Amino acid sequence: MSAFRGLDYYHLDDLLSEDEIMVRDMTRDFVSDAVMPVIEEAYENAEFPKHLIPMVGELGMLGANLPTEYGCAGLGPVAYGLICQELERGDSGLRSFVSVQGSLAMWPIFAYGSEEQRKRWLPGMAKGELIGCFGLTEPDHGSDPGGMITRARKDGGDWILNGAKMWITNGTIADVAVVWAKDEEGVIHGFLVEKGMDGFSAPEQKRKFSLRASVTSELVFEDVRVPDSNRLPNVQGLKGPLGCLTQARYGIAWGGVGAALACYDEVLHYTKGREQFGKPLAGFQLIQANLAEMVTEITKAQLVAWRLGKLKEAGKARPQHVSLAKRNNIKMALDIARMARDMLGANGVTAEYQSMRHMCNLESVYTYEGTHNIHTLILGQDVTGIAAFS
Ligand code: TGC
Ligand code: FAD
Repeated sequence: MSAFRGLDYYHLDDLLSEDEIMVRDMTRDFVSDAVMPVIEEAYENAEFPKHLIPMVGELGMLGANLPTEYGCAGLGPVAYGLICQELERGDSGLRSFVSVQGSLAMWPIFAYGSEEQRKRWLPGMAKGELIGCFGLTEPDHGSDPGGMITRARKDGGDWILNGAKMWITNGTIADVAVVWAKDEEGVIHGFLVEKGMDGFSAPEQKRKFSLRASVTSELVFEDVRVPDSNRLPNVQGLKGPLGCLTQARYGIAWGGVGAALACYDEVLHYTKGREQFGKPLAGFQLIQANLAEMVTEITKAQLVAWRLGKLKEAGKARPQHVSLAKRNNIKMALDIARMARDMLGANGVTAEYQSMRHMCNLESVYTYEGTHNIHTLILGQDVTGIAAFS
């Protein structure tokens, strides 16, 4: 596997601060030194490389954009995005771990939790000593989470949870699950369900062809008694979980750039070295057309991600802006991964090369955090004022 060279065709580094470049390069080195040597085997064995968790904690990558008073790095949106980009250059499963921990578990505790909940969970989660997951999707409610059937019934000072969540990243290894459930009036609340609570189990879902180096689980609740002090007190309704998704989708938009960069880098190197018909593949017009397309689409996606980061920094990023970036950048990355796999020929279907692993991962990324179709409809609604979801 060749050393990663990156791509900065439009001198985008000129738009980054010294600190942002330092965070990006630190993450890049971590991925080259600690992730690349282990990721293929982890993927083949369908195992999440758990030994990386304390390392990403130590490097400040968990809840990186949350305040330092809770043990987090307090980074700005662009630096956080660059972390996601570089991690996904290694593998979408690792970026998923960091997205779920930071944006879907730590962020709601920070944004919707009590001070007591923040102090109890966030410092340990920032270090990677405590792991979180996010339970929204159910077997029969994916794109339409408002239809969820998981229920929370009030019983004195406690809540009794019944139901099931599915496709939950980190579920089996989580110490705390941020679980969304409806009360008896149909109002959605967030609950911190702790590992070991009676009636709570989190069996792993196996046999995935995608995101194999990532833990995916069911969450099952059978009369789980959760104290009211474990309910997130500062939000009610679907905007609670959807607000978390806006945070995570932001990082995913940057992550797509990283996966695409990995595939582009691999295939550029390969086509320059491999000869057919007496000359390097890179010397053929059709191959150059593909490479030109890759450079163009990656550069556009880098600009979208950076501009979104700046909008977020200025407090101007709307959820619909995030949808545009997630939709564009993941489709871009998936197209590039498929193109790269083709250009590697038969070698491209083996574990010797990474493009097919990225391609398979990106099929999940295309589906989770709002499918491509759902983000199309979100944008359609934004520009027309007419919802076309149902
Ligand atoms: P709708 O009526 O549009 O909205 C209900 C309330 O929520 C507000 N809202 C948002 N707030 C923050 N961020 C967003 N993105 C928001 N979108 C909507 C909205 O303003 C409203 O607030 P209020 O105050 O009026 O009550 O809701 P709807 O039922 O019509 O649904 C809209 C739709 C379809 C777009 C939404 O349900 C949706 O996004 N569906 C996709 C579901 C999804 O993305 N699930 C992801 C699960 S988590 C995951 O995949 C993790 S993978 C992680 C990994 O491994 O990396
Ligand atoms: P469906 O909603 O059934 O959609 C199936 C197809 O129909 C899609 O193509 C979709 O775009 C299309 N469709 C649906 N509605 C419409 C419509 N109105 N108009 C047009 N087309 C439509 N969820 C969590 O809560 N937490 C997690 O940590 C998590 N991690 C995940 C990890 C992995 C590896 C995967 C694969 C999924 C994960 N998910 C998680 C679940 C993910 O968010 C859902 O899979 C996703 O929201 C789509 O839901 P669904 O699979 O039920 O598909």
